[in-house]
Amino acid sequence: MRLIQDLRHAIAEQEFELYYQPIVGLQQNKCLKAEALIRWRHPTRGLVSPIEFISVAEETGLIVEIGNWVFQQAARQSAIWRDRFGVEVQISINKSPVQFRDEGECFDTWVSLLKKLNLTNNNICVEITEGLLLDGNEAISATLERYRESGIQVSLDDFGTGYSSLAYLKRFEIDFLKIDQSFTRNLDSQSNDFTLCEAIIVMAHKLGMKVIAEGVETEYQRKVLADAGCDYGQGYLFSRPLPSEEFEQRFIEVR
Ligand code: G
Ligand code: G
Ligand code: MN
Ligand code: NA
Repeated sequence: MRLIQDLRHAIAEQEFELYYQPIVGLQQNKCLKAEALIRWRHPTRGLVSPIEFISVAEETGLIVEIGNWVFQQAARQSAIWRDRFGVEVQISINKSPVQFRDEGECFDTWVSLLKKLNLTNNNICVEITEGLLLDGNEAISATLERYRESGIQVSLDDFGTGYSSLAYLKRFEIDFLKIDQSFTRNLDSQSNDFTLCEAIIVMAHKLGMKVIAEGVETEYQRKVLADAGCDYGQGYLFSRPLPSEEFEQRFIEVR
């Protein structure tokens, strides 16, 4: 398989890049975080979307190596922005369930890099999906606890689209719920989707979590979500995912 060969090559040749999408504090109206999204600069095919290669990377196990690269790159970027601009922008990375299979070794390596870069104060957030929690075992729960102890926060991505057992919200250490963009899309105040968003926000706050709405594309959506008490928004209204230099120019305010 050509794609698998190319992926192996891409790891060796460092053909991956991280793009950054701002996550805006809706009450402050200010970029407070960023989600790192991987891009593959393929020598002949150009920029390849993760949709085209993440599942193959998962099936082959290559995602472990790619995921470790993503983590290191995001951590270094966070340290660079802090050192250059005096600004702490939390960077979220997406972590595949496959990466949790041999968590022990990986965890120690990640935490020692964070210590070395002095990034143990919630500078990094890991986005997980509901599927991971459905496996629901003690090991995952223990891992998320260790994350919290080590100053790594956890977001539950695509919330509401998966199996949505509410039981795991109290069983696992989760800091942020990311409301899936399918709910953000039809947000007039009469809609069922609005009612769901409102209910998720109230529930999350009562459980001590913050809420990030994904797929915010219009000023109207931003306002409705802000008025409903949503903490953060992410989406094309603020910006598409950007290369690091562009993110830096547009969203990092020197303090
Ligand atoms: O920007 P967008 O088209 O990049 O992302 C498409 C999908 O790829 C999303 O579901 C996103 O979560 C996933 N994705 C992007 N970057 C990464 C990554 O570094 N690791 C994993 N596992 N998934 C990623
Ligand atoms: O699966 P995950 O939520 O990690 O990935 C987010 C995906 O949504 C990425 O592919 C990202 O590029 C995309 N995205 C980000 N903002 C918007 C938006 O406002 N509208 C749409 N349609 N997609 C978005
Ligand atoms: Mn995500
Ligand atoms: Na998502």
